[in-house]
Amino acid sequence: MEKIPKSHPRYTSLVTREKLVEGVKSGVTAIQGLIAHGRGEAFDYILGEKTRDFALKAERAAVALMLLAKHPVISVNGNTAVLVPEETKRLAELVNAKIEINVFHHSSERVEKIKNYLEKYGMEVLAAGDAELEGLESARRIVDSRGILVADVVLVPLEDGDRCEILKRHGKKVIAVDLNPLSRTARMADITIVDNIIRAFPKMVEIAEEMRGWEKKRLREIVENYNNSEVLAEAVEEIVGYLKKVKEEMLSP
Ligand code: PTJ
Repeated sequence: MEKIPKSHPRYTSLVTREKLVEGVKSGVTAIQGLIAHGRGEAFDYILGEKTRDFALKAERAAVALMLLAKHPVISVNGNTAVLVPEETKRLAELVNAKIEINVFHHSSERVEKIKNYLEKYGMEVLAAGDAELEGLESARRIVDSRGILVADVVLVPLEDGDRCEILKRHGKKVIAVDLNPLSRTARMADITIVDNIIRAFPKMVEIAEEMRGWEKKRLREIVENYNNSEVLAEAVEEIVGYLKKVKEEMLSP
């Protein structure tokens, strides 16, 4: 990995990019993943690159929903695998979720590479590809009969596409992680976490550690009081407000 000086003002962003570049080189991350990351970065910039209150609200509701679920699954693609492997493992342990590889740019070799990569972190990973999600044409239809196929809650990080709609049609609750509050997936999900996954997953681990002993009633209250449309509107409002503030700073003497 390229050596990035810690004093660089864009250190975190550069290290994150390097992880993805290494992921592409090793065949874990799709080259298209770099483009997807660029889109995410642009939204992160105009959100001030921090976890905002609306994201925290969504992260808390997401953890509560996963703790209430009978069969929660964390779906992992090539970007998620290299950005937050340790946190994925820990979150799955805390909320008792299965981890399943589900990719858009599919080949058996690539799925195998992602599986080997995650297993190095001590994860048990589902990737049998022995079932299909009816109604979906992309490779994301290929699922594991012990995982997404029978899940009641699916955590879907970093994708803007058609799967969320189909998962919902199959009666599942969907939690999305997407810095773009305007994306198709962001707008279709039950809970949308508009935050960078490199901040969202560690935060969710913290929240899961806090909530895991809680009574179901208390968790249910969090889920019931959550309103995703309001959270998305708050995200848009935050972007507008942040841009206005920056504009004023630029114009002030
Ligand atoms: O590994 P594969 O084959 O499944 O492919 C993965 C990618 C990411 C290439 C694929 O899912 C894809 O093309 O994604 P999209 O449709 O570009 O959507 C990715 C979404 O994730 C965009 O809306 C980005 O804003 C968002 N995003 C990118 N990086 C981050 C992010 N959201 C949160 N944190 C990030 N670090």
